[in-house]
Amino acid sequence: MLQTAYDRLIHRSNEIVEESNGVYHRYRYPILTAAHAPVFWRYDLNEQSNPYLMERFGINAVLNAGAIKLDDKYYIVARVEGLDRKSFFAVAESENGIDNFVFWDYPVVIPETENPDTNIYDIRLVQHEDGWIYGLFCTERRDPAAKPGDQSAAIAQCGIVRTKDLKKWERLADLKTPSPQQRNVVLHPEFVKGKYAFYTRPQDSFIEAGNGGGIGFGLSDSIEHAEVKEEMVIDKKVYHTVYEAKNGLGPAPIKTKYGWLHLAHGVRHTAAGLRYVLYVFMTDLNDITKVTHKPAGYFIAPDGEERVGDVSNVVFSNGWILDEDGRVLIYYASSDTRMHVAESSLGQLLDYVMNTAPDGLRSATSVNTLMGIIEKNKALVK
Ligand code: M1P
Repeated sequence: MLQTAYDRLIHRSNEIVEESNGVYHRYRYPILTAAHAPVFWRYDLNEQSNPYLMERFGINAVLNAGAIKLDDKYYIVARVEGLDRKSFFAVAESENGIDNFVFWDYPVVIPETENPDTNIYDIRLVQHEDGWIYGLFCTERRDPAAKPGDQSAAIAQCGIVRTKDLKKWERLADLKTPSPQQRNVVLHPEFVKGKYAFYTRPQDSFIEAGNGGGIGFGLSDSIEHAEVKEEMVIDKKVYHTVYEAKNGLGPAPIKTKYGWLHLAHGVRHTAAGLRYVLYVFMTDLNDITKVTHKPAGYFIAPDGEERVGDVSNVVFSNGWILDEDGRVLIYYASSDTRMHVAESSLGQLLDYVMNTAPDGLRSATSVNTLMGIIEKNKALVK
């Protein structure tokens, strides 16, 4: 029964959701959930040692996945969280990028440094022009300065691994930056001035982005012992926007003839807590620290069932894939619980990012933008 239910789930075809805002389409079913974990991960299938057929290693959630296309196959490296709250990475592959994702038999073995990671999560994959596929992820450890009564103070930093085949991973030294905490660090796919370029997210404490925050940027001479000595903020938190509380880059940017296309998450405060949405912006091809276009507001926000989960009212993305024909698959997690895919194209995303009005930061400027659209349409709509 268990195996039949699992087989049915992983072979279910996905369906495009026809209603769309013209920018992207959602797909009806999540592409990966806790139930997609193979039966032989969760159960000891030996009747002698498990006569009650109990789950021995339950999976709580599958979320925040990096993504890459290699030799015509779509791979996502998901954050899989066990019932014990520890996350690990596991590769799932699909022929078409929208359904039939199947986990490889074994999870990814990430070597540890001399300072073991307590928890690892949210890997960003990038095919760098140096020939390696890099994985940058968050490594979290207990804050050594925390008092014994404080069992939640943590330090988050960026761990780095590299691979050629997604099977064997080499661990490099953690990224050093001037900031006491880092999450959401992304490697730029090309050298910049002959150096490795990192997008960072400087933050003051584990949860709060604090006075720092914003999407940062810096260069490093080395990748084996990466160190960003100077970090500049290229996309700030801004009052009364969808990224007022904090923001962070999603996957590595896509190079287009008009600029580098970025997907990021923004976090705002609400009476019900934090709300995480995705937004898009573009940076200059010659000066990648200069934001040239940034539509107002969000690109994707939690919708319907996506709104509820372990951490409700959250969408988060750290993986997207540009196909040869211009299709763009955006992999995002909802409410820290399950993975989804949305489909767009380079043409749509470029039109969206370059032709949608920026945030004027006041109600009056929003009304002005709306007036402009209505005026233009008046000639067309009777
Ligand atoms: O719970 C929402 C997200 O919170 C964190 O994101 P950020 O660092 O921007 O606050 C991360 O822990 C992420 O994994 C999680 O999805």
